[in-house]
Amino acid sequence: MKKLIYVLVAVVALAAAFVGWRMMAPPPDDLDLARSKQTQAGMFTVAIAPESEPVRQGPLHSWIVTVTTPDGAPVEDATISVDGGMPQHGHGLPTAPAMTAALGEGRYRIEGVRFNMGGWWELKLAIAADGRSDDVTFNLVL
Ligand SMILES: [Cu+2]
Repeated sequence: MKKLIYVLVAVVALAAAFVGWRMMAPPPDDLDLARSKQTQAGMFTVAIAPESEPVRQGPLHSWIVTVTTPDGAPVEDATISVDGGMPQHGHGLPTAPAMTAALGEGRYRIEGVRFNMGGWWELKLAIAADGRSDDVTFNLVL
């Protein structure tokens, strides 16, 4: 019986150490931090910019997303949905950001983004326009 308890304690301690190590791990050195990229299938070029710099941990903030075709023509009437999270922590976004306005010239406002911890965040945008859709993932380190 005592032996079983020792084994259980050891398992719990190892699990806690593993979770702690994962939480504290620095982001990968070769993380692509570009704020402008092609979508996965190459349908769109997407640039993101926070509406106000710097992006801080804590407050809600907005981003302006600019969508163009690969040759630079603005994409109008797009629908953008937002997902993301912290890959090293295994959790998603703490809020449900949404596209709230089309600003013209391929620019769209995403409101309700909050990063509630420091570390590596992924911001995933799914973009649909003209019956086509494609997605792109941006990396941010706070
Ligand atoms: Cu986290």
